Amino acid sequence: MENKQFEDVFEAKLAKNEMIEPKDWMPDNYRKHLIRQISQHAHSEIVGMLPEGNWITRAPSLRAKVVLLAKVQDEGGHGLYLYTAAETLGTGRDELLEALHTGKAKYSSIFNYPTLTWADIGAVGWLVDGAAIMNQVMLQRTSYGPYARAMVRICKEESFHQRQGYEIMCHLSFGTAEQKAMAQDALNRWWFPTMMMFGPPDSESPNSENALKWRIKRESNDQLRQRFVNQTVQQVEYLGLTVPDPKLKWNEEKKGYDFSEPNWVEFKNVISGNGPCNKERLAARNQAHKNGEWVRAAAQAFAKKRAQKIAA
Ligand code: FAQ
Repeated sequence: MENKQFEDVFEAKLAKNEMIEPKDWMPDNYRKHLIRQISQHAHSEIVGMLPEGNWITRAPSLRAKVVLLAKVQDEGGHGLYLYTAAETLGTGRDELLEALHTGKAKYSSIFNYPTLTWADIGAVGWLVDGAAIMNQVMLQRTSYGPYARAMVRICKEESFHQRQGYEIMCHLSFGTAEQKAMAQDALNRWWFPTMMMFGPPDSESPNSENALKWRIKRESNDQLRQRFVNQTVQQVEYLGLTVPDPKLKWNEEKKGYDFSEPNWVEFKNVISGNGPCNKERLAARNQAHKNGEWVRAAAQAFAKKRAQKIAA
């Protein structure tokens, strides 16, 4: 077939809402776009283990510890599914990790903020996982098969994570005055960084046009951010807390809230490597990778020996 014919088959599949699979022909830019997004997503999952992981030893009860441990392990699993999905596009795991460890690759801005108190663990589960789900539900129907299928399980697990976080916020908000103040303080610090997770405004999002055209994204950054605010305000009200945005106001005409934009200068600064914890996160990732070297070497040696045994 000529290139044009391959392109027609690709376009026809997208038009019919069919998935593109690893062995199908796809435009180079589609492949590059997916490798970029899926690998950034994978990096976010494993870097996202760090701010919560640092609270496992300080969880206030055995139950809280077990639940948090399970959540952090889930995030590691999400990273694995996503790296595997990226590998089906012809890129190696070593190459992707190298880009993360040298600071070339992006990961979600949100994980460059510190988790200062136990309430932050509640806020991360509730708001950060809540925003992640808002974005990822549409990705279960993204056009690339392995990515879409990975997202099904990820979304189920993220729902549990969101509930884990909201449960912590409920305990604190309905607890003592001091606990409620901790919950409010965490909400104050995580609200705007969470809004940044959806990416820059549509008018400044260079990747959105292709992402929407190729059905990689099904909704825009601003649409998802708006839906997140609409849904979350009611949850804040139930807790008896206050959204730290004086401009937040119900707009009957659009049937949604008006709200302040996050500080986009701060966002650009964080994604350029200069957020509060960027250096700490990269150092921790590099150290973890180094510590795991013997495990990778042992696994490879075992696989080699097994292959030799089968061949013999
Ligand atoms: N942080 O043109 P757009 C989670 C970059 S998972 C850092 O709008 P796009 C689970 C963007 O890459 C959270 N960089 O880009 C969990 C691009 O740079 P590039 C991660 C950002 O791709 C919870 C440039 O700005 N979720 O939380 C961010 O169309 C708790 C221009 O932006 C996903 O990755 C940001 N927030 O839209 C784990 C979901 N926003 O590459 C542990 C999949 C934008 O051109 C604990 N990804 N940038 O150099 C997506 O849906 C999209 O990639 C967006 C960005 C929405 C993140």
